[in-house]
Amino acid sequence: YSIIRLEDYRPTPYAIPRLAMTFELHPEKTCVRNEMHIEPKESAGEKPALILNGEGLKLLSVELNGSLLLSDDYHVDDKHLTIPHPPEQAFTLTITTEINPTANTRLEGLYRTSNTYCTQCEAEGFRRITYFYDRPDCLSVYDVRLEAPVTGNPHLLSNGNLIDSGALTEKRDGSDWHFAQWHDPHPKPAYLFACVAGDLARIEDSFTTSSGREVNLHIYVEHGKEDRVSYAMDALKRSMRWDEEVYGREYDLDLFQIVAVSDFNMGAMENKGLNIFNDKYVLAKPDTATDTDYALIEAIIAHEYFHNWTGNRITCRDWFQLCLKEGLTVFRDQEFSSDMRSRAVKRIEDTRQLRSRQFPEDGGPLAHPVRPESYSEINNFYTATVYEKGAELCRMIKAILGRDAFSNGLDLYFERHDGEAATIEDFLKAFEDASGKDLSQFSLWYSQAGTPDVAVTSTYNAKHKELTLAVEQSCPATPGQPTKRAMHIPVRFGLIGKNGQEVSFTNTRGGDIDLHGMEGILHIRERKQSFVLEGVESPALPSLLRGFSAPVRLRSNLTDDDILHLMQHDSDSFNRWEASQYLLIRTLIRKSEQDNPIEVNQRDMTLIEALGKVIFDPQLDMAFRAEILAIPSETDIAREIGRNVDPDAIHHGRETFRQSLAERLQTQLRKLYHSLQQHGPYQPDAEGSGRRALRNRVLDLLVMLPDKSGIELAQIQFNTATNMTDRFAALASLTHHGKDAAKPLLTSFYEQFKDDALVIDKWLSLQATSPKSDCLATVQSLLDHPSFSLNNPNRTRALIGAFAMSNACQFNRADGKGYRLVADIILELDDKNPQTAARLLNNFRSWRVLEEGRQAKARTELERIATANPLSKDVADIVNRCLH
Ligand code: BAL
Ligand code: ZN
Repeated sequence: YSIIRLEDYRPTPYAIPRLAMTFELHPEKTCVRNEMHIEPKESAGEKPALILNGEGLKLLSVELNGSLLLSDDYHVDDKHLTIPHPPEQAFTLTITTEINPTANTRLEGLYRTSNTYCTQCEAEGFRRITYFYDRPDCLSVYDVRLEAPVTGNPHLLSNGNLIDSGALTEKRDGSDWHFAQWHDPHPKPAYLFACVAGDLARIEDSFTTSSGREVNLHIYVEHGKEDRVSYAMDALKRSMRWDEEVYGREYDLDLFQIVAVSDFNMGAMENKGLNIFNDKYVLAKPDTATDTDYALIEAIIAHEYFHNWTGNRITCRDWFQLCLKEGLTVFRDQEFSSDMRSRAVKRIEDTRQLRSRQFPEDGGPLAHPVRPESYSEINNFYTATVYEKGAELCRMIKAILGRDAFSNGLDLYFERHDGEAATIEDFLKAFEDASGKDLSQFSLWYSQAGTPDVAVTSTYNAKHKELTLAVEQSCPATPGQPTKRAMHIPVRFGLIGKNGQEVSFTNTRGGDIDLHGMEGILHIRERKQSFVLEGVESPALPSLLRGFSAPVRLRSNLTDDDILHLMQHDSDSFNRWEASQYLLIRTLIRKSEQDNPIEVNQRDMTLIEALGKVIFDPQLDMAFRAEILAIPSETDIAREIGRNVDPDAIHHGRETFRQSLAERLQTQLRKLYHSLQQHGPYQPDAEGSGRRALRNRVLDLLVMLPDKSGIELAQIQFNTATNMTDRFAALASLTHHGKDAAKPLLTSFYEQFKDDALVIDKWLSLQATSPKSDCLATVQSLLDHPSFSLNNPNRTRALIGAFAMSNACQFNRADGKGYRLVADIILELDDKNPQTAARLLNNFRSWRVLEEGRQAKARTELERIATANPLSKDVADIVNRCLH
């Protein structure tokens, strides 16, 4: 497969400032007429060929300025339509194609989902609808006419504003047809095109913008799901208001539409004025959705809405710049959620996510820079690195510039590039110009892959009242990048004294440090560098990397006792959590190495007591206490061990520690559990979800008690729960730790929710993540269950994705059967839906950190996949990178 390189970027020789499309919708034979107004760009001499993208299309006709072209005048292959000698002046090219939405199982381009026509064009789906410049730097104004039978398609939707609609005078195939005519005044790239046609329920609301314009808000869902839309609608209105208040960005059309569909490769898509969502991220009511679902809906509704400015008004010049819109938009949605909920807890969740998803990517064979320099399949670059690490880079720019200069920089970026397709260079230049700061060294974060290591040695000189922080940075080699240059790393820090109070410092020397009251930011720029803090009156411990101010791995010379002190006293709650994680991971690694991890020594007891102090502190936010109680996952522990990993030992050590924790703290845990009982109606807000998270984490420990009292509590909670969060948490604790108690409850849960696919996804995932050895057989039998289908990405991700991603000990079974099961599915799915198959394959990315036996088993499966024929470009790309 050919490799596309950033350095080869060239603008198109032609512009397509406007096009008019007509869709005659038919389940198997949709006819698409695409009338493009094409203009040569300024250039002297003979006009180059016009080469348009197109794949999987049946070409019906090509007309130039209204006259049919003969086949000698153009050339078609399986990827392009070429007109070797186009006219020298602007011209109209009309291409008519036929496509089969029903046969489209890739879910790229135009396809059918539950009898609804729907599109997904990012990244390269538009070329499966018609021939076009299917690349983000070709911006066009779209006029779209949709025609379809009235029956089955009462709603005909596209981007922008509805201009006209009505009945067609003539019947077609004996049926009454109608049409809708849409106009989107904002020039956009093809990946933001969308259309939808079908019989859906519409929920309406409205929003008045800051300048007083009324925007109609329409959310479309399957009939019968209308009662699950209110939270998404509310999140949308809050997002619109927040973007005005925080970023000064107002919505720019009279209508904003969201359509929820049940077959979707991604989470959602930001098509201009017509977002299309995986229904998982729209539909919620208390008895079917958990607190996590609500939080994700809020975040994803916001994310897609925020794209209207960061992505749509200013788009990307090419797909290498994907982080320009995604990193920035993730940063914006994270900030939104922080403002809606607890900022400290949101930061903990995002850091946890970054470490569990992005760090392994950055440390393995799939590592790539936030702005990659080459790709063979762009769909494989919608990654945690581009999205989440990309967001961290925006956060670091804010830390380096300060809040005001960051805000000015963004304003300048919007002012300069509105209506354009921009680059990372444009983005950084706006911040440089607004702040006067030099971001050239910082820009290495976009081009160097890998997670930097930062080692800090802290020494206190009592005589001079100075604290020295000696810092060393390095970054491991990654594919194609054997050596790395020193980066600009902002490390936010404070000092905590022996009495637990914050300690101040008056002056600094030896390096660039910003001071903000009792806190500072070290600007690390050299490989080795020493910062001296002056006027430190008493010995103090540095609390480093507060708020995870840079996506690095931090090491320091602080002892476990020092870290314990920080866990108890740090004024920065993020770093209190961080200290607890550090100590827990060290303990869990030790447990995984012990022959008898059940023994509880003094160190374990000290940690357990310290954890107890936080968990039982009523002054602290309940969501924060729940985070402290979220023991690092087996994958987190494996990542920290880093080599020769034995997932069974990790699992055993972790379970044993959890049991010790439960046994030692059981009296208080029980008391806490009962005190957190819900009073009043369910609210998916920060307070309610924090309380439930804490209570359910406590329950998850109590079920570990040998006397089965916790199991009884979970059974009662399951049977009496008034919401899905509590019901599902009880079922999860029982399924994973409750021996046989879960079986009848899994059955009754299924019976109650069997007609609700999104709830059944939870049921599938739960069984697929059981650490017990019969899990493999369960997953195998669920493949044949009537509720499962490999044709639906949500079902596939719920069962196979969850097994591969979140069941460390069963996916990595020593007998290799976990790998074989997933590899079989990947091969079966590849032909139908290569994007989803490639996603599943990503779960093999850390195979080289395992012990030798498992490595061999994983390699066998990877090689089996690599040699399969045919193999999609998506899967071939990932498997080859995994193996090399
Ligand atoms: N642009 C693809 C979906 C998203 O990131 O919003
Ligand atoms: Zn996005």
